[in-house]
Amino acid sequence: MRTFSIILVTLFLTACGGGMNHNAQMGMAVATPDLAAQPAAESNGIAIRDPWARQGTIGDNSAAYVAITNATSADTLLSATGDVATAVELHTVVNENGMMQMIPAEGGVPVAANGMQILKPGSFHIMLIGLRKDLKSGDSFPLTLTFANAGPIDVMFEVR
Ligand SMILES: [Cu+2]
Repeated sequence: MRTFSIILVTLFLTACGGGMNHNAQMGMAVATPDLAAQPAAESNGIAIRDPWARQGTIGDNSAAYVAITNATSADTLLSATGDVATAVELHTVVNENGMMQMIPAEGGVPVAANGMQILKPGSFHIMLIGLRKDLKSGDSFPLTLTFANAGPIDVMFEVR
């Protein structure tokens, strides 16, 4: 049963990531974002750091991640939009009877007042469904992150 669960988790992460880097798929090669670094984008008290995405092939899925800090009252990331993929959705990961599954993040992704929210593998993420082009290491592409209070923020994501 335990082996079965591990296989399912691997399959899920592969489906969610689309890349071939096993360490990255399992989240082991993901460094903690440097929250003291200069933000990649900033608006109305929301700062965006370390925006990155997994490599992927045209037609496949990938995922994008970002660290969000909030210097004001509670906010919510309502959507991510861009033309890099046929559909861009906010997802979360839940444990359903021992199986990790990703589902749409209903109501968006909350960012606490004077707090932070880190989108990362195995947690909240931006799902890129049906890539319109190959994403290779070193490429970059824009997404617009729209917050309930802070409004839209344009962010360039780096492919790793
Ligand atoms: Cu997903």
